[in-house]
Amino acid sequence: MPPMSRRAMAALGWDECDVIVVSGDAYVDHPSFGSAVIARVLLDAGFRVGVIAQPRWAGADDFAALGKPRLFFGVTAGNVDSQVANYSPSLQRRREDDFSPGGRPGLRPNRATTVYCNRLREVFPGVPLVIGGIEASLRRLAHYDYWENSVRRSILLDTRADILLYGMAERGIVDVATRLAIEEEKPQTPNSKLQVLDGLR
Ligand code: B12
Repeated sequence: MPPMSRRAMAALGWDECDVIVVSGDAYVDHPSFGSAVIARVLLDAGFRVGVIAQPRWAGADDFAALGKPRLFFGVTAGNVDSQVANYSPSLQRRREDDFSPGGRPGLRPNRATTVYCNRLREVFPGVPLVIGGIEASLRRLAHYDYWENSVRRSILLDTRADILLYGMAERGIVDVATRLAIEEEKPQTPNSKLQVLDGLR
């Protein structure tokens, strides 16, 4: 299982992670949880992966808990869109969250992918952000938003993420990590990371 604390990282002999996955769900080490699948395929490919589950978004501490990753943060709202998790179709606030411990509501923000990315940008400016999962995938283009009853722009603009992996991402995430790792090993120029990100598009 990927570490979720500094202590668990130290037990593995890691002083940093290559990739840190941030999710709006509790971490459940099971293949029906997208964040677990993504963390596991990266671990299997040899990357050091940590997980931050349901960070408290009012402050920065939870986002900084595992330090700065060598390659990037992978960010997902969780198994369903955060608006779907937080509101019923009649726009009532849900009293339970099936992907939180004990079904407790209120542990993920509305529009979680955007909130998490903006916090990460504050704490670790310059670290690439790779977004994915249902929320990012279905909001990848301009789209109708039921909750606001309006057309919203692509989530890429609100999150200011570097890469959006649409749909199933087992192969894509390993590809991104591998390319950024190769780039890390080369002598750095100010724009070298950006060039790799361009090459992936
Ligand atoms: C199985 C399932 C259920 C099961 C869940 C069983 C369980 N314990 O897991 C049950 C029947 C309980 C269920 C319930 C509901 N479901 Co459902 N469910 C599904 C279904 C069919 C598969 C989900 C799944 O297990 N996928 C496997 C995982 C591994 O895939 P994944 O999470 O998508 O992860 C992949 C990618 O998203 C990406 N990814 C994931 N995380 C990350 C992170 C990063 C960093 C990156 C880069 C990529 C990435 O890579 C992963 C691997 O390929 C999907 C439809 C579908 N085909 O996806 C609907 C779906 C998720 N469900 C949906 C809905 C609406 C619901 C309900 C709200 C229905 C209701 N009205 O009650 C409830 C939710 C309850 C709740 N509060 O959460 C919608 C969500 C829509 C949305 N916009 O969010 C979906 C998409 C169906 C649909 N098309 O409408 N569901």
